[in-house]
Amino acid sequence: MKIGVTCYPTVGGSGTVATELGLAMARRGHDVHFICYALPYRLGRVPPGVTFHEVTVPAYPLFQYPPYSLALASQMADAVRTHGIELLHVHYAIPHAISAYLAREILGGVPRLVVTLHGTDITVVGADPSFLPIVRLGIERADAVTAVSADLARATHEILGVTRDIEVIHNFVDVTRCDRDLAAAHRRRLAPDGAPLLLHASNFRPVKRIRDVLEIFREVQETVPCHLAMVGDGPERPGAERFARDAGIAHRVEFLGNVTPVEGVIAAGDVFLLPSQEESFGLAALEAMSCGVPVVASNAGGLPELVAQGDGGFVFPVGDTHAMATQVIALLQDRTELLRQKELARRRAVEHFSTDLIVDRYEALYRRLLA
Ligand code: GMT
Repeated sequence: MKIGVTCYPTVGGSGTVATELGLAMARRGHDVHFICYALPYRLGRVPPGVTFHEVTVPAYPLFQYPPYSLALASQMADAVRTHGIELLHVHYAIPHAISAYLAREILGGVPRLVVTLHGTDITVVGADPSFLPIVRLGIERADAVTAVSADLARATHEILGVTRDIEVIHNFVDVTRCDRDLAAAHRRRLAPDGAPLLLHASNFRPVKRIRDVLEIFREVQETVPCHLAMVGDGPERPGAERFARDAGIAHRVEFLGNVTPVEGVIAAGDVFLLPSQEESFGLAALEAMSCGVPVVASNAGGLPELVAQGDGGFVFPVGDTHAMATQVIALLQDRTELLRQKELARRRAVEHFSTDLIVDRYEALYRRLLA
């Protein structure tokens, strides 16, 4: 098959999933074309079977806001026409779904369109009246729509009022990416005294409730001396660094910024914290589980579909930092149970969310659409 992929190229779960899916399709012999405004961060070197098309938006003095969505639509149409792309798969609805729809209009009905909803494209940005009608149109006009969790599919029906079928295809992880040597090196640096290491990784947006991560840690380290590594970057980071200083825990908290490969540092941890307000899936939690790191999370959105209570992870009501801290303390004080949860986390990731299982689902969907 000839497949076009559009995603945000920046660090983030939707871009990671889109890129890994495209790469997996190329390994399966399909011809894959990424159409994005920059090389997706996860692509690295462009391997055989993959072509990159850069979207450029011409500057013009009249434009206060350069019309990226339109430039993307034109570039999609051009790539489809030139390379015979049969199917466009766009990740994150805004603005990709409507750009793909326009590209198909330009071309008179070709190619087939698949839209994958990732989370805030519906629950935060998509729900905003400035975008809602255009997101709804993009979703209604696609040939197939998938969501990364059942909860996100439900939220899409509810928030946007669409009635069409949305297929749930959970996110996936390459369970071979954990590098034990790299993890050991990170651990020696982050916890030089051999104390336990807690971890958080995100884009530090308000929905991640970064303050809760620090609250949980503050409570845990009062009972069990430990360390916290904060991976990633975003608008909440300066406030979080200030909070850590004010709370007197800064000497035990390290803000690492974006780390590549993220699994290297995640695998160094004992417990992964994700107390988000909204989380359609929680790819970072899956990455932790795949490295044998149990997760303590909120029960927001699709997280309970990934994190099963007592099976390599635990979920609690959003904002209940005390319950989360109590669970972490229990794990750190019971080495046998911690080891058991580490094994369960890894097993759950491998058995339910590994690349081949999920890529099979997407490939079957593509084949159905092109049949
Ligand atoms: O919405 C974001 O915060 C970014 C977005 C992304 O592009 O990484 O994250 C969403 O998509 C991920 C991949 O499917 C999911 O794992 C995240 O849970 C989801 N974020 C939210 O729902 C907050």
